[in-house]
Amino acid sequence: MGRQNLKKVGKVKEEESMKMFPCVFGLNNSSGNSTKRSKPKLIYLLLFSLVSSCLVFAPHLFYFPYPSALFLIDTSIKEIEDRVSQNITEPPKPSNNEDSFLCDRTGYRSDICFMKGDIRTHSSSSSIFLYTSNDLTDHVLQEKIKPYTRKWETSIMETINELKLVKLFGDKQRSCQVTHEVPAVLFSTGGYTGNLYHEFNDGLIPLYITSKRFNKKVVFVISEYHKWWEMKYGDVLSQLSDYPLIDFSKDKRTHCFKEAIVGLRIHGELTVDPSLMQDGKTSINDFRNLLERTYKPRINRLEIEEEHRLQAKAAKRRKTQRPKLALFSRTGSRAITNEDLMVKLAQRIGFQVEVLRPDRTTELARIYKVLNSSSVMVGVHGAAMTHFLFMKPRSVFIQIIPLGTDWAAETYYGEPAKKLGLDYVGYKILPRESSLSDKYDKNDPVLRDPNSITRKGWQFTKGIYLNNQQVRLDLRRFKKILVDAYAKSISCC
Ligand SMILES: *[C@@H]1O[C@H](CO)[C@@H](O)[C@H](O)[C@H]1NC(C)=O
Ligand SMILES: CC(=O)N[C@H]1CO[C@H](CO)[C@@H](O)[C@@H]1O
Repeated sequence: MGRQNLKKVGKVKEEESMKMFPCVFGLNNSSGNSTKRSKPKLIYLLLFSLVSSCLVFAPHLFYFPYPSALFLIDTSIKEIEDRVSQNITEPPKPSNNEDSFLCDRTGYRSDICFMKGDIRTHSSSSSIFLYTSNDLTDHVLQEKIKPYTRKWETSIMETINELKLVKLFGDKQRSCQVTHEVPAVLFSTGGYTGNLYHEFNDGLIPLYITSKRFNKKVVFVISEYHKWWEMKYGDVLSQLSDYPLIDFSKDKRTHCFKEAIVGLRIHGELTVDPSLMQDGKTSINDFRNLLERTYKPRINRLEIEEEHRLQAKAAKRRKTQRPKLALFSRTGSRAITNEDLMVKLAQRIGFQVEVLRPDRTTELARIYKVLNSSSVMVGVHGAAMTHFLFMKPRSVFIQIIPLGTDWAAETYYGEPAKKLGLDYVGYKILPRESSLSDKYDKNDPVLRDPNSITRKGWQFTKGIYLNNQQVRLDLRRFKKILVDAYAKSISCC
């Protein structure tokens, strides 16, 4: 895979690893088949050139995580965004001093463009026009953008539709067929959409970050729309927008807006960085609260149904008794071959065990219901670990880490889980707990030094460690982890 590393702003480690883990493979690997006046702009340009020149002359100064490196630029963009989002209820001004059009391409993971003024869509040419009566000399006339958050990954970006944002002077050739009073946020649900990790990491969380300030008064316009995606996340989306979605390529009508954001902001792996939010305080816990609001009504209905089935009393007794352990079960690669014994062990320790085998069609509210009432979640590293977002803060998340997956396991799930406030335990398996020890000699670097193999490139990581490794837990070793988790569960919640 020819992936290009945009070395502008980035932590060395991050770049390296992104090369090795371009995407996190799922349960079934089903993924990716698939002017506002000139002042702020000037400030922005100045800052940008300042930072760029720093980067040229002193790249070593920037070997810290990119969100902080971007902070300077982000503040000025934030200022512009603040202005852009003001007065959204006012009708468009006849005098066109008010239009603005700018793109922030400084992000490592995404580009984002802001438009304000007389905006009209033209889906058959994949364009969005901004009509202006200003003199256009000295202005950018056209920008191209792919509204997807994996900018550094050339191969997947090639599959994303490119949109043209065009500033035009003069006659408005298209009359509005649908006029919107609220802003648009346009993004793609193509790429790796289909894999749970990517759906949250590249899609829903960035969408939350980008659109939260509109307080649901926003229309989502979707490029590479999928019906199944809307079905799966409709209830989450209705917490973010009061308006129906627009399928950009299918809906050929001219939609008119006064403001639009094209592309999404993203802060990092499965997280929301409060210091980069407009209000300076929104965090990943607020995203989790949104999930809570999303699934509450549905879960209440499910509970009523259940109570009809079971005796209400018996149900209550069950619920209050033992702490619950939710186990994500996999088949094929990264399955636990002695899972049954592990379940029995957990039961003997005192857990009520619930085994989950979600697929693409499993209703998320049902999974949320199980996890929100569990004290412990256990699973082998993979996209299903994204479900840690459904666990209550302070509960325990045990990630079983097969050989050769340390970095990805910690970066994609371990670190983000800690940010949510979970008690995270990474259980690194020993070579003898890996099925690879049946295939390779015990002195083979595959077993003895996985880093030396994964350093060679993504295809090695994938071919050896992700797609061809199963886990046979040493139950005596794993028992300690479970007993600890049990003690935490009964003392805490
Ligand atoms: C999740 O758990 C908390 C605490 O037990 C509870 O108050 C809340 O109602 C649960 N949420 C849902 C959606 O069931
Ligand atoms: C920036 C801007 O145009 N602000 C205006 C928003 O609307 C209020 C009231 O309608 C005006 O007072 C502000 O000047």
